[in-house]
Amino acid sequence: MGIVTGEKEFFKGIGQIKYEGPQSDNPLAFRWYDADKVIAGKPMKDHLRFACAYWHSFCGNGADPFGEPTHIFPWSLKDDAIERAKDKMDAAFEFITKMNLPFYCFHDVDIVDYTNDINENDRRLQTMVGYAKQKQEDSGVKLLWGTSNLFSNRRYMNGAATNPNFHVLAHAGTQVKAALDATIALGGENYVFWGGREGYMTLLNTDMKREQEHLAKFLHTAKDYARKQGFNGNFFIEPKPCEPTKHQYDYDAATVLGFLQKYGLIDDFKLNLEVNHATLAGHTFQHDLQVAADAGLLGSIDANRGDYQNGWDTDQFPNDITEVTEYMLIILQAGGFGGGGINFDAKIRRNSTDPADLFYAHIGGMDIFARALVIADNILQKSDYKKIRADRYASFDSGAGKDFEAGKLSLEDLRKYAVENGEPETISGKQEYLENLINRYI
Ligand code: XLS
Ligand code: NI
Ligand code: NI
Repeated sequence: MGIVTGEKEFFKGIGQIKYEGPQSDNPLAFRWYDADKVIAGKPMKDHLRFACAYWHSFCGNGADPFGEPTHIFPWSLKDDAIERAKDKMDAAFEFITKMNLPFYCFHDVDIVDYTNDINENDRRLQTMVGYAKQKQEDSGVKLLWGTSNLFSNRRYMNGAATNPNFHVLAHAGTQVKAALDATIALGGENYVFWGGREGYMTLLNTDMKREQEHLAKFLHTAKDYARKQGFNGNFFIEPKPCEPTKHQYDYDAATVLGFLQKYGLIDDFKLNLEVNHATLAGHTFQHDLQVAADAGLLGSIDANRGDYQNGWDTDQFPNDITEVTEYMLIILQAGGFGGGGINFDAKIRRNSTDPADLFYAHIGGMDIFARALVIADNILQKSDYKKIRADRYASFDSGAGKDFEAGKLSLEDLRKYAVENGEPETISGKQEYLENLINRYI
């Protein structure tokens, strides 16, 4: 895969980012991400399946509730929407190919600005799909997932699929149809639903049961349309507990699993989990990963991190090797992602204003996951980590414990066993030992 630029080079002075190894002191090189290096039976790039998020990297302008944009992108200056969108896509593919990222992800409105005229929006998106197709062919970069933004436009202030006004729901369906068509035309491997404003601010004005039924119906309708168009990929739901609404319906992995089960969506939908969303839900990301993995529905992840002191979705790039190693332990043991990969749903800080900052951020994120992959594989292959966990449950491997698992014991049987065997022995959970083990392999 070579560098693909448009007429103009946007990130001048920065070339192909290459693997130089842990000893390198070049800040624009990988120390750990060696795309073709084989770990646990396959190349790093196939384990990790990194994707660039169009919205944070090429649209997010650094504005916050207190201040104006700080990222004045040279690709956002032209007056004509299509010309502007083409510049942005040129910049995006230049960055993605310089970074050697195999995938990208977008919302409809990241690709081209939308108006309130549906036909004009369709025309714009289709034009840009043609442009993207060529870029994908030239570069070999693929679309990990597409989605539609059903939260920014003011019409969605009371929700999209869960809006009390059917007219708004119809607009949401219109947008999803176009975004699905675009995803399919670009060979997208998955389609994501993050329930932006699907939730409520107060129950005083909300029929929660009816809104959730509408959400399920909406997802069925979208899924049926995509399947009819020949889409074989996965649909992902991305849980988040709050923000923008006070209470989002897709609270966390466990909540979404129950919802999928209840409404008959479990065969078509998997989970796209985001670090900062899990922590906002009061979980570790490891917890949500394990919940999804245990259900066989770990589809993809949005990699980022929150801030230990701030309680919102700060979407910072991942940088904690201990935590990321624990993620990779779970992901590896789950057999990898179900069709997805690692999307950097993360943004550089408002005051990170050098063009190189976007590169440093992605290099750091890719390196930390690559390094964690190597460490986690070592822990699984070389240490007693798996054995310690298995041994904790050894009492269920034979005898009465095994009978219990097989459903053969009654409550009376349990009493008989307890009486006959007296007080159980004290067995350590060995938490510090295991924490040290992770450190040792880092
Ligand atoms: C917002 C979400 C969003 C989704 C895509 O918090 O993470 O970026 O990933 O709509
Ligand atoms: Ni996300
Ligand atoms: Ni998020």
